[in-house]
Amino acid sequence: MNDFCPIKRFDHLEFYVGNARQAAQFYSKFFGFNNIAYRGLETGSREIASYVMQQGDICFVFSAALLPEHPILQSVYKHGDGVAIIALEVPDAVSAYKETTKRGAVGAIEPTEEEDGYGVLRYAAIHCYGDMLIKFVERNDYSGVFAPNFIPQHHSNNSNFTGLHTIDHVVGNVELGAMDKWVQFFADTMGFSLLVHFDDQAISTEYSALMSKVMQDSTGKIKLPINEPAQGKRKSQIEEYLEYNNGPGVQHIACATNNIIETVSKLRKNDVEFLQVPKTYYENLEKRVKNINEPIEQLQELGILVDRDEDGYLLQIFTQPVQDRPTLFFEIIERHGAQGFGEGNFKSLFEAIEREQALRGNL
Ligand code: TYF
Ligand code: FE
Repeated sequence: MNDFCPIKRFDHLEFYVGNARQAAQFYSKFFGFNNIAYRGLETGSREIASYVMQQGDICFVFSAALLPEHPILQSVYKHGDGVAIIALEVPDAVSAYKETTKRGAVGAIEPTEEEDGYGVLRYAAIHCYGDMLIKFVERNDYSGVFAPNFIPQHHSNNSNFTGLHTIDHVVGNVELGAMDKWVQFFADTMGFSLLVHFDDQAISTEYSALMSKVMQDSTGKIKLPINEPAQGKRKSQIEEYLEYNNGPGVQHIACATNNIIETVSKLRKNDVEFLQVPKTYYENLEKRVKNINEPIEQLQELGILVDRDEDGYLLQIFTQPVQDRPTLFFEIIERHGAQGFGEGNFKSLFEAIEREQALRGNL
């Protein structure tokens, strides 16, 4: 197939937050990220402070406004803290912008060049679900740490390092009836294809339900599942998200590790809070997933979930929401062949989410 919008990797995710300094400290102390670059008043950035945080191949940028009336504050007012931009590294930002907008994507940032002593960084952006942007970043002619107007920071060797190394997938929640429109958007404008589809039968609990379609690029490196609420007995977790986020947005970010037992042990030691599944989940686990080369007892102690498909197995766990609003949360995942999303865990997981929803008075 003609790959008209080739993508190299997730470049970074940019979060708009109320207080970027504290957010950066949270991701440093709790998740083990290193601050590698900064812009703010000290660097001549009069309106925005941004902290670039890195661990392995994962890069998160936390940005806050320094003045009222700034668009970042509009975003925080409406959505709370959360992901505002999914940035993808591409071989050619101008071409990515032209090819996607030609196919119906709505332009948000025209192709732009920024330059410093390390070369030229090119980028552009298109609109995605809700107020989200997809940004195309081209680094071919740029060798600086992050981008022009940022200064490098040297806070490496974080003792809270947790072993997270890549973004596995980034999930969006959209309104009832909008999933297929966004599936079509990724297919038509970016050349993505449908990897899997979970209907409401597959993932309805006694109370709430959702539907999900996973879109991926031609390499399979970029996986972007899209959820929409489905009719259930009570309010779906997706509806709760849409209410508090004031519309569509990023629901969870899955980060991969090569050693989930070590990673989750460290995250727990750092005080990261996880969703709790009942003890009964582990009772027939060995029967369900057959021989996995893992210490089941330790998985149970740490609350790690297991799922198997025809290609292998995966281990996963989900954090509590990381802000006051029940919106964004994280998934930690270790894949052993399996390319799925933990379908076998959906029921236990969604029931755990619903117990939290009930505590929030939102069921
Ligand atoms: O990405 C996934 O599909 C899994 C499962 O609200 C999932 O991580 C799906 C929906 C959801 C929470 C987790
Ligand atoms: Fe996931």
